[in-house]
Amino acid sequence: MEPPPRARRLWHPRSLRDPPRLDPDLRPGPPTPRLALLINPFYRKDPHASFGKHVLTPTLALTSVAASTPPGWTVSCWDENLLQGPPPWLPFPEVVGITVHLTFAKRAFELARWYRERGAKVVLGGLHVLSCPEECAPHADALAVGEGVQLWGRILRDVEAGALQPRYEGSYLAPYRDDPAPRRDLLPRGQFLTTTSLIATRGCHNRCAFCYLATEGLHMPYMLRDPEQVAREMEEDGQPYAVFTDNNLGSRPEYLRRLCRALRPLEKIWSAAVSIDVTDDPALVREMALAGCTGVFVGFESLSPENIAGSGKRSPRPEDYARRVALLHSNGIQVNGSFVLGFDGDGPEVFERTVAWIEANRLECATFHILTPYPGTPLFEQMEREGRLLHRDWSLYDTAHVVFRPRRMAPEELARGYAGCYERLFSHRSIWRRRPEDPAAVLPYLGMSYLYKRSNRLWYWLIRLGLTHAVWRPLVEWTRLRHLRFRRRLVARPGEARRRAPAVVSAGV
Ligand code: B12
Ligand code: SF4
Repeated sequence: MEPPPRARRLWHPRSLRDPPRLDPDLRPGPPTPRLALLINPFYRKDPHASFGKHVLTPTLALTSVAASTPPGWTVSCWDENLLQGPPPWLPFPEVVGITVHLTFAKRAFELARWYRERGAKVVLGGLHVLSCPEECAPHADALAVGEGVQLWGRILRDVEAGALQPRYEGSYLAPYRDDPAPRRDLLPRGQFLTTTSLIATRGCHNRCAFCYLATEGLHMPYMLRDPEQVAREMEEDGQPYAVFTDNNLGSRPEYLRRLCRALRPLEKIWSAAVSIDVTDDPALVREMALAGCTGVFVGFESLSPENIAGSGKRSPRPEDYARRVALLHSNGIQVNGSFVLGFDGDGPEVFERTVAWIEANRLECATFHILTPYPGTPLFEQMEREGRLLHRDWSLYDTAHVVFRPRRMAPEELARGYAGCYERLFSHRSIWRRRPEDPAAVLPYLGMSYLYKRSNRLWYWLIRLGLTHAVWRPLVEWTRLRHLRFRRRLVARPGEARRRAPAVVSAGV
């Protein structure tokens, strides 16, 4: 595929490229006892993708941890990605908890320094703390390694007692269903398309070499929450649309079936990440549709069986993907496919082949990721052993940059091909080619596609002005009503090829 002519001119305003400034001269006064602040640090947005994905739904890291704040403490959350400036400092918190991923580790450390210099105790937690604790330790008063809900209360009580430890270890073996519900009430509701991000299951039945779940030292057995508990949480947040951020909601088909039966009476719509083997059982796909599933995010990863096998993923044969996508479509479920580019089997032909397949199978949406070896994973170890890592600038380990030497092409070729895939997918021609077969579904599909994929300037202003929810809510509600009509037809005419109902946007990272 030719390098895209427009790629070099992509609109990328400064506040989506660089974090807000931390004022070095601010002297806020002494910390307020038992006041805690939780921060999701700024990360750079990829201008090739939709800016909308960052306000689709919030990360559950902060709200989950906040739920275990002990009585007597006041807690608040701040997400720098909502473009409202740096985190608050008045009144000045006694404890600041920061979630750290490798891509925004640098910013997390800057924030940690700023708050520590002014007298706050800083606690770092999150995936990067788990995979690189030695790197994080000098930037924190305490590290929360692993599962944080069980640690946060303990940490704050230790602060109160003047007995803060440098390191706390949280195990993923504790029953997940005992965790309190995330504190969604702390979120600025107007800022997200929906605040109902949910997790029903933890872990995954696969262990792909490139996935963070394969991080050395991470023991995350598959855990489930009671379907009724999940349904209650979805109901209580009062939104028409929910996003499951589980790694793979379809890992246990029997569980998914029970979950669907608990969700069905709510008459809400939702989307989730699943692996394509969820389509092994067509009856389960139908149950998902009847329970309100309007979109799935599917990690196809690659159309080459060798790449799939090489990464250790157990998955149906790529030749069978098309039939499986058609099954989801016929149940009114949109498909957002996720593709990884740059596997050892990938040459320059991979870009054209992948996008052509997406168009031929009319995937409503897709996300592309440059293969990225996350530290601690078998892939990272392999690349390091083979001397193929280009650098260790974690901020570029965001799946939008090439950080290793690909086997069958030059790094620049992979970078250009990646940009070209997005260029093509977001083009008028491609959006039109992927339109639903049902003429009645074309207009809503086009509306949603243009709003989601070709409106980055609009997204920027919606985010800055806090209007995301207000603008999307009527569209989401309309989609929900259309979906309910579709469901009634699905019940009335089982077994018949169904018309498609449009999803809002399919969840995905
Ligand atoms: C929702 C989500 C998003 C959202 C919001 C992200 C955000 N940071 O605001 C969106 C869609 C915007 C997004 C974008 C991206 N994402 Co994302 N995302 C997720 C997803 C699906 C869920 C996150 C979540 O809510 N987890 C649930 C919480 C409860 O788990 P947790 O964060 O681990 O937190 C627990 C502990 O770590 C700990 N903890 C965490 N923080 C803290 C802080 C303190 C103080 C304490 C005490 C404890 C603690 O306690 C928590 C409870 O146990 C995860 C996959 C997953 N299922 O986790 C991927 C994931 C985090 N994303 C990932 C990636 C790569 C990205 C992108 C870079 C991809 C891309 N090119 O688009 C982008 C850019 C974001 C970035 N630069 O980091 C990777 C990260 C890999 C890694 N090793 O870092 C993941 C793991 C997906 C994957 N399978 O590879 N993402
Ligand atoms: S199927 Fe997805 S979530 Fe599961 S291990 Fe593989 S990449 Fe990770």
